[in-house]
Amino acid sequence: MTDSCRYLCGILILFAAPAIAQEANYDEAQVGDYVLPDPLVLSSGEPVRDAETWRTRRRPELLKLFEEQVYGRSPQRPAEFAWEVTSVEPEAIGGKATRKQIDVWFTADKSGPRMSLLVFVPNTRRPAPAFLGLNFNGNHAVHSDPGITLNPGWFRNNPDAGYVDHRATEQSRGSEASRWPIEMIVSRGYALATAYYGDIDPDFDDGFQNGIHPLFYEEGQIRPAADEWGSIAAWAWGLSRALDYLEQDADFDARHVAVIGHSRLGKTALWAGAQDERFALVVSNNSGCGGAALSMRVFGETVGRINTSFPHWFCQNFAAYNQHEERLPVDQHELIALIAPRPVYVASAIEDQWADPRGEFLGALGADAVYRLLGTDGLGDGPAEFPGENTPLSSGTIGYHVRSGKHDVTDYDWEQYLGFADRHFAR
Ligand code: GTR
Repeated sequence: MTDSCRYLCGILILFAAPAIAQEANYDEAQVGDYVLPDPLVLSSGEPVRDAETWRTRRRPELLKLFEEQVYGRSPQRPAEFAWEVTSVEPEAIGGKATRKQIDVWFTADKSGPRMSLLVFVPNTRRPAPAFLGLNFNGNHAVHSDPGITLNPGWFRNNPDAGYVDHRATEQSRGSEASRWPIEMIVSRGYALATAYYGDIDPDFDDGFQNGIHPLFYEEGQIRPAADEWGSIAAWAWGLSRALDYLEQDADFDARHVAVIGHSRLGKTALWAGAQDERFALVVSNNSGCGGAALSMRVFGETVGRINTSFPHWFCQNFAAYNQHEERLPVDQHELIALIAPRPVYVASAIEDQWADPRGEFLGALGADAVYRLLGTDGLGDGPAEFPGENTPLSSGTIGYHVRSGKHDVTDYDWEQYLGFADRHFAR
């Protein structure tokens, strides 16, 4: 590229960037009419009147639509996997918890990618119910504990947080700690299990050459087919593999594992919980577009925008709905409905308009009818209206809150999730 060409491109980008940003609608009055697909009507038009029809016909139908049109189909659970406990510290978190690190491979012969699982188990409760979630910055970022292995993989550069030349430095230890209040979690009697999402698939568009995808290519295949898994589905698949490990570790009560995630990893937690019914509870924190928020509202981040910024997150078929959300055969309330009757908690932050808090609430509300058909109390007895800030609707099987403040995971959010899990996991 010549200098003048580079200059011209620079000018174009300068002018194009704000134009793209302005495309986002943040005005409720500008939300057009839309007709949400009814989770309780089969594609044939027949109504779903009982749990049996939901279970045997409508649920599989919806699952298939999300697989083929949104996230992409994932491979089955591998017949075998390998794991190795690499460290045990019985006196972590001031003696409150045992910290273990476990390498998990997705093949019996340890070929292919390796996911490092970090777990904290309360010393007062075994087997312990657990929260399982992927982290953004590596296991070493969730706590400053120097015994946690520094992840050697690829990271987005962030020199202020200690990520330089796409690698983590010592300075990055604890850089994500505010989102993982481990002391609070173990003091409440829950274990925490976490892994770096980049161990499963590094979060950049490389045509699916790194990460877990190539391990499953057919002979001659070089990228996933249009209806096969993107990165969100790969991360969700990795969460299920982490659960495979927890199931055979006697420190865990694997029948009471809540899957949790923030933002793109909140989308991931929902998709993991929708597919894998072993997850007993699902928490979506500020998951937004492609998560809990209704796509058809076209508010904040849109399908076209997310597929352009992150072409590797969803399956290729999803791009057909760019600027055409009205053509979608499903919307995100039906993703939440796939979790029914298991408890699900959707949380928003009021300043996170990009994720469309009201759309996230409407996603939760739209799943209510399915929860009720399956014999639960759905969103509970509260008003079916967008609640005020910091007023959780958490008495039912679907929980929701909109917190004051911005896109983040805070102690306030965790307090609600722990209380919700206490109620639903009470044994
Ligand atoms: C944003 C993206 C959101 C959300 C967020 C995150 O750039 O537009 O959908 O996923 O990233 O994951 O932090």
